[in-house]
Amino acid sequence: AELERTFIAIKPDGVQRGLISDIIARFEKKGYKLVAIKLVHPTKDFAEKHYDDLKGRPFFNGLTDFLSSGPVVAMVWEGQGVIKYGRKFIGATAPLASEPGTIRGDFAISVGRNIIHGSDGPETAKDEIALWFKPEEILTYKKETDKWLYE
Ligand code: DAT
Ligand code: MG
Repeated sequence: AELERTFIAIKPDGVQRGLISDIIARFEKKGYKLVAIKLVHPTKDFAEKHYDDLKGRPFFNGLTDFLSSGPVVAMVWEGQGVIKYGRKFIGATAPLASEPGTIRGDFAISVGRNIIHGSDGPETAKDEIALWFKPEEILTYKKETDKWLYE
């Protein structure tokens, strides 16, 4: 089993709507390993850093206001293929274009209230994990079930 890791965040709408446990359950039941988790209320400045690549887009101000509007569940999940599969779990950016069975497909309607963030590739995963977590907040540990998940 390799140590691929991705950054996943339940945005303020997901927290307010009581979707924390549903979202965590999907990653957990798939077999991915939670290696870091915390509740954070990001500042506007921090939200702008997180969405730095979208600076200049017309929705940037609203997006960063929204991300900094309340508590967010910040997580690092680990496991084989977790970056790409995490994005599959999440669905398309616009919830109405997301398949049923995906998190956005099942729980959201508007693009600006799409309840979850996930890193879109290995580079962004690395950068986002480093932005949100100190190295000592990320744990490395064995689970007995690892041997039932990986050949
Ligand atoms: P994703 O969250 O699927 O990775 P993204 O990185 O392109 O999508 O954009 C980040 C967030 O910005 C997205 O979750 C919701 C918001 N957003 C993206 N496109 C938008 C648009 N056209 N109008 C309003 N908000 C948008
Ligand atoms: Mg993105």
